[in-house]
Amino acid sequence: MKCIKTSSSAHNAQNRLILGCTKTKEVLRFILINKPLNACLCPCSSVLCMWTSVECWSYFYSNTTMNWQQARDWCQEHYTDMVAIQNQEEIGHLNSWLPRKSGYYWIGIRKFNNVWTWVGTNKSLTAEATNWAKGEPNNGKKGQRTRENEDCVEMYIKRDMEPGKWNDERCGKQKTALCYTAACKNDSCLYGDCVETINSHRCACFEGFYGEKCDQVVQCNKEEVTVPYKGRVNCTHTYGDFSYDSLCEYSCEEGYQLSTPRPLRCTASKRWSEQPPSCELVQCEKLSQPARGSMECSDPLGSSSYQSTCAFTCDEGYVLLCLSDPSTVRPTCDQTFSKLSADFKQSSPVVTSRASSKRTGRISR
Ligand SMILES: [Ca+2]
Repeated sequence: MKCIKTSSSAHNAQNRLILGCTKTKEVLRFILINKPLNACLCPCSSVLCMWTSVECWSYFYSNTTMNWQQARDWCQEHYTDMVAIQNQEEIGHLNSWLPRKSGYYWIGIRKFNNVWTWVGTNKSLTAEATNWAKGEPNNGKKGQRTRENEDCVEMYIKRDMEPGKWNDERCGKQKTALCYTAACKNDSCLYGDCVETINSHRCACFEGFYGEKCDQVVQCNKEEVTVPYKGRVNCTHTYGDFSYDSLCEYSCEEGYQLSTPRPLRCTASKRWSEQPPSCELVQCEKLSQPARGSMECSDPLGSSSYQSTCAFTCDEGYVLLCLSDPSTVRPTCDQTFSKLSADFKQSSPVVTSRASSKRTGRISR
């Protein structure tokens, strides 16, 4: 386990590192076994390590006093920003570990357009997050108002009354700067949002990802992507083979159709969005034998299916008629023509009929 304790010369004579810790497996083990809380005492010194499972959050303060804007500039120049207080645990920690300073410490809250705002995030301070001392913010006591408003916030560290509480103060007053270094780095969370909390950070993983750094992607079972008879499957992968958001699209050979047209997608629950489809033989409407005629079908693949053919034959004296629309094919054997032919024969005896005994048609699919 290593704890870092830099000397005051690490940055300049003004700063002082009060806590810090490097990431080692030993650190994690020690913390997890001995202190399942957000703080631990590093065994190598009395430095308090505010830890996360990846990096340690560190606080720094200046040795000299400055006005609020100078304090913020100093924090941003050397560290991440001025401290933003987010929970009682952190307040308790700071009050416990920071030395008492006359004039106390500036923190990263300021009033803009009459709204108290976290300067680091530019978000307004919610009522639940406030930690004002009794009677504060008062924008100056009655009768003691100066021309300058109390638009900045100090924290009473180790004050006898209400230690750790906040007070609105005139921004020009000289106080100690209280800074932090952020735990979130650009690569802290690969597929997730790094959520900064004052004594830790965590990764809020996007859907389909997990792990401490959200660097693990959910896997779906490759074996479940079966290839159906007379079918093919083509999978594309965005994040890794057969992983979250992988897409497997199916197609069938000619004469076969998918039982479901929807592709398989690997979901965040590690399951495919669909069962693999099957390729089903294309079916046609079943035909029936016409009255006064017969039908003979050939079904090489299946009844009334792709590549089936049906031949129609009419009895003697009937003629085969088909509707022109192939989707509503209903071959019929009609005697109308035969009648006309007979009538014609009676009125025109010179014409001899050569009507064949049978007329045949064929429907292919
Ligand atoms: Ca005040």
